[in-house]
Amino acid sequence: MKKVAIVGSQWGDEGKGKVVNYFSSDFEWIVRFSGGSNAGHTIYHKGKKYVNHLLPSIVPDSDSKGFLGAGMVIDLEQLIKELNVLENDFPGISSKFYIDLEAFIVLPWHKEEDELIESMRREPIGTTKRGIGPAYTDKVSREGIKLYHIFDDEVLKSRLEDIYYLKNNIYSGRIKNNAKDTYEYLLKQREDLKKLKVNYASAVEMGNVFRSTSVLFEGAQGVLLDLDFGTYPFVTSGACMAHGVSSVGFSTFELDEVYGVLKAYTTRVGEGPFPTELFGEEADKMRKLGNEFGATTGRPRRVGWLDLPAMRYAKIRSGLTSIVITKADVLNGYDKIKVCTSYEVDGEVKDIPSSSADFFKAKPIYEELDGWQNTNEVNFLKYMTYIEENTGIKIDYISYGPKTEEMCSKN
Ligand code: 2SA
Ligand code: MG
Repeated sequence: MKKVAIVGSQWGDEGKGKVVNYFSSDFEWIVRFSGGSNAGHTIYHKGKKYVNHLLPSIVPDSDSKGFLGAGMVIDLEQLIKELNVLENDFPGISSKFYIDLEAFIVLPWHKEEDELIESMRREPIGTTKRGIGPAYTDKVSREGIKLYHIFDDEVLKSRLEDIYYLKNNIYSGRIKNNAKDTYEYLLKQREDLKKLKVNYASAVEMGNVFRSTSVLFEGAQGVLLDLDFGTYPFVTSGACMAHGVSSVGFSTFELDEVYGVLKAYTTRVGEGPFPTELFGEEADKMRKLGNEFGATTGRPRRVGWLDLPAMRYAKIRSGLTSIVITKADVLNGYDKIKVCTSYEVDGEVKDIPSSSADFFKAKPIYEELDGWQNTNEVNFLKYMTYIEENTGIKIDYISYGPKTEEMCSKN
């Protein structure tokens, strides 16, 4: 009974949603283990595009079920929106989703705080303003609401009163929400979720179920945005790597494979270091070819060449066992393809950054390869082999277009 994790190996937007979707009908459970509605996982089903931010990327008309784990920060309003979109096309689908009672709730004030703090930062991070950082902060500082709190009216009320008391002290009246409105807001979400027949379960209850069947763990963002190992402080606040499965009661030793999704070039949204970044016309060209605009915020993504030192770093940090290449077709028609093979950091050549600090000083060293018109040409295969040889990981699958079926195994 296979257990596989799929994680982003760059700065997110590698096409994880599509990759998960490609595999998901072979798995009984698709599990999201971290992040929140900052993620944007785009899937195409029967010619229609669905962008999910919170829901695991199950194939809508398959038998797979989705689980939202305790490591997530969940905006219930957004969740209900996504369920309603799917319900329109697949009535009754909400009952295929289960949420861990231990999951943390993103509240309206978290989104307010996200805006407020970003506007106060001397150097903004470029967050998605979905309340992710403030929600995880409240979780760590023990000032928030977990899903199970919303099922006890008295507890919910008194927790909200305590929390607003504190928030108002900290932000001296700058928070627009209040305890009473938030209480009513949450009761409304609770009712809506009940009507939709969403299930609640904890990872404790699910332990045996998961172990007796196949599970696909769907990562959010990418290794280089991980709170612990990404390019701090320009990171998100959740776990972006395979170790995040621990929030669903799994050890990484139980995983048969950890697929690292790798875009054939690199993108990043928001601020922070990006050694192989392109600018001007070159960047415009790549952004246009790859349609690189944020799935959550619509922001133009920063673009650049493939960065092998970063990939080697991701491999070690997240224990990647295999690569899935995405957007290979975007580079079709380039005469020459550049690949960053190492960095120069403080005058020293490095094949792999020692820590996230190196990304801030890295000067990319490039090699140039011959381009291709079409991904079935020999130069494209040379590019694939080059990546395998220079990262020490095999490429198992190649995705060459947005549709689920536009993917094949490499061999
Ligand atoms: P946050 O909102 O606190 O998580 O932002 C912190 C940093 O993490 C980046 N981040 C992302 N980067 C790429 N893709 C993400 N998801 C969306 C997408 C992004 C979008 O799929 O396109 O639509 O803009 C994502 N989520 C967070 C973010 O840019 C900050 O650098
Ligand atoms: Mg995305």
